[in-house]
Amino acid sequence: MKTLKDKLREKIEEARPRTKRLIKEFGDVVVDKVTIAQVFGGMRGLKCLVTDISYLDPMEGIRYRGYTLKEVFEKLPKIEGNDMPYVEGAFYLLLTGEIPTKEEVCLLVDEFRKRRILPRYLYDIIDSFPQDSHPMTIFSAAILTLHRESFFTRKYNAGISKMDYWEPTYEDTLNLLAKLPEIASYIYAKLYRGGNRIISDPNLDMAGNFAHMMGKESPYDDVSRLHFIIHADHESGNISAHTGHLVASSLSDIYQSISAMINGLAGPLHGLANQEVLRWLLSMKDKMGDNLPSENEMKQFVWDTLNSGQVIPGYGHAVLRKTDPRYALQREFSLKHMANDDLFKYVDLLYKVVPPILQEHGKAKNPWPNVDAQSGVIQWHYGVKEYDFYTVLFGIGRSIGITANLIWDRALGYSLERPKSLTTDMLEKIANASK
Ligand code: HAX
Repeated sequence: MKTLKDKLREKIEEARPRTKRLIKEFGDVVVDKVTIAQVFGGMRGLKCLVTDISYLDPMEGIRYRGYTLKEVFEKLPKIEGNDMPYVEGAFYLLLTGEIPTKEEVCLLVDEFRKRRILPRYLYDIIDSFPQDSHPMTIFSAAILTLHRESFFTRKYNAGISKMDYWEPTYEDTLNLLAKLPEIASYIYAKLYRGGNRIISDPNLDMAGNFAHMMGKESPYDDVSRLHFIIHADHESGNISAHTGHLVASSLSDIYQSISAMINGLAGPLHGLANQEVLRWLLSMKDKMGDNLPSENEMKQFVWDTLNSGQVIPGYGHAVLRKTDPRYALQREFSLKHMANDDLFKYVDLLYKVVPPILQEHGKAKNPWPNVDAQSGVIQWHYGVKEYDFYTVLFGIGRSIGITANLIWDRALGYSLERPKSLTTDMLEKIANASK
């Protein structure tokens, strides 16, 4: 059986001539135009990035390597008795475009197990943070600290050929992904469990071991698999993916790039929205007392939030124009496992109430829920009530897709990112000339 690395090497050899031909023979072909609104508006919709790992259709949602999420969950190998597939299998799929066999996944699970141990100094670094630090800050710093372990940086300093950059990047990726659950669960233990750490179980897969280190029973292992897989990738233009790609484009290594992307994910308009949703739901619950609010009471609360100039967390999206399939999958899970949960009932009522209000409000281009509207309540239900921690979970998942992208960035020799900026004077001249 071929190892993942051997399979990847073959895929890279096949892909290289396609990229080379496009640049060499068609380099001048126009792909898109840029408007003044896009220059000021965060380059929204501008077609200027490339990835083969996932594609986000505004109406359909994300596809990983051509597969809808539903297909991904159906096709990837599972541990017997579990509903959700191995997270390692999702990484295999994102990296190669192939659905792995169970044997292939088990080989990768074994690779992850061998690489999961954290160096002693990392525990000291995490311990040294003040108790009121945000877990995302500690997470980012811990990942960055591992830069000293970078195989890529060592190879680069020794003078490796450009064509081989992907290999040490692949090694760094496996080393980092295997360690993320250990880092995250130790941050959780430090901040919320008085430093009482649960030692990892080498017999378990990545998500199963994470659930174990969090001190959670089944089905929290499946909750973790679901969570990590749906958050893995959302094409290249979102803030975390783009930050990872941008930083890596200067040949910063995996640790520096993933630490940077974690900081982008930590913003309330991006990954932190899952924590914001919980905070918002709890403030509503606080106001309503023990009773489930009526539809009218909930409508009023939503309007009060909007009228105070805040956004409704968990709703809207820069690309999507319908209910996020990642929301739908989590809803399906919640209906099966926790339909009577109080907060889930809030979330479900909001699904009915918010979209027409956002439509009436008239600003958001997408009135439908995104992934973050639903993920926190599942964590809450299974006893992870420290909602500051939720974006760390998102960060573990998102690292899987971004590292897969960065390996391919290196393999295909993608360039340093360097767009051009203009002054307002220059844009006014362009605007006047267009009259
Ligand atoms: N509530 C209230 N107003 C909203 C809104 C919401 N949920 N979503 C968008 N709007 C507003 C915007 O603030 C903007 O207002 P201004 O014109 O006054 O600036 C207007 O509608 C147009 O915005 P848009 O084009 O529809 O959306 P953007 O591409 O600018 O922003 C966001 C996309 C996701 C940031 C936005 O919808 C938002 O702030 N949502 C709430 C926060 C959230 O859930 N973020 C997580 C998104 C998913 C994700 O990345 N997860 O990691």
